[in-house]
Amino acid sequence: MNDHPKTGSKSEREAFYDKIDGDNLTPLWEVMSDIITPEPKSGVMPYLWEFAPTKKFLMEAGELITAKEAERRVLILENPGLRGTSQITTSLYAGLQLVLPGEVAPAHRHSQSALRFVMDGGGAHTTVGGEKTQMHVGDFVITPPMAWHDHGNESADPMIWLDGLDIPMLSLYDASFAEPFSADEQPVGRETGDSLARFGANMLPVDFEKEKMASPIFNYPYERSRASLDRMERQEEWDPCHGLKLRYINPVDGGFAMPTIATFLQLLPKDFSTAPYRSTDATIFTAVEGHGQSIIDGQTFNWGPKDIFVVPSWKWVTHETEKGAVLFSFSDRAAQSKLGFWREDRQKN
Ligand code: 1HN
Repeated sequence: MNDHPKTGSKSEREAFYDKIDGDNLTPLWEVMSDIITPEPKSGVMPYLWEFAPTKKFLMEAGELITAKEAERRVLILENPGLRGTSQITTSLYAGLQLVLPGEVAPAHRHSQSALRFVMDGGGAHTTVGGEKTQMHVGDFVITPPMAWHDHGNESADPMIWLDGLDIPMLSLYDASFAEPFSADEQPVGRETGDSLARFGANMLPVDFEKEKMASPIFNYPYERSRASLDRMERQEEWDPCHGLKLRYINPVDGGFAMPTIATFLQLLPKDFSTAPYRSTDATIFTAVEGHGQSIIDGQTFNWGPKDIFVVPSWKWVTHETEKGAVLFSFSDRAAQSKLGFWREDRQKN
């Protein structure tokens, strides 16, 4: 007895695939389980870049090329599982940028969103949309899509920051636009601190109407964010997976500060071990203060200030610290949440 209608043999099927191949057709049933996986199957690998050796290479790059000639003097943090793609995760780009005293990274704009997280040095500036801001270690600075931006360093020290951009997302949608400004530096039309005064005091200009998706605040000073964590710490109420974790917001609507990239600052108190956590947004972490270790998909990574590490999508992660630590992190959670596919999972202790 045979319930099945007669079908082709393996070789008949292969002959058929060959026949349709020239017409750019291919059978779904041969690839379906590879493209629709029961859970995320990422090529992204857990990895940690130690700051000290990376800074050494960056300073060497500083002797090889100027910021102006390079346009942006950056060493890309390329995920070992994605070499050759300029990606730290499948949706994000990250790099470490160096601006030496007296240098200018010329003004340009592009449809990609950028974040800067200040790592080392002090006193360099960035100008975004006509307002200049001084950058200090731990500050989180935004460049919204298509905003003119240039960087300069009028201080005596080299400045290094971590760049995070949504480059792979824009590539996915074939939506990349970029153009140079007509001069190295854009004109400054607003006083430093203007946007923080207008939008950063839990108030909004009375008739303000939202036009753009990115936050109108473009420098979230570490001093302020750290002070919040410091206050909260005294309450001793810890999230088992995160310790104390704050999300940077757009004060206009309470959403993420950037349209595609979510950013966070978190404090792990003394002698704390987090419960296992996983989420679909592969996340880039950097320690601002303190030392600790993270176990990512069973691999242990020890970190200290300014080290950078990446946790792939849907891999279990735990963090622990003896003396306490502060971590900054960013991911594509802003995009995934808007599109409706972000997920998280917590292992109950
Ligand atoms: C960019 O504009 C900056 O403005 C940094 O500092 C890194 C990587 C690719 C494309 C544009 C910046 C970038 C970038």
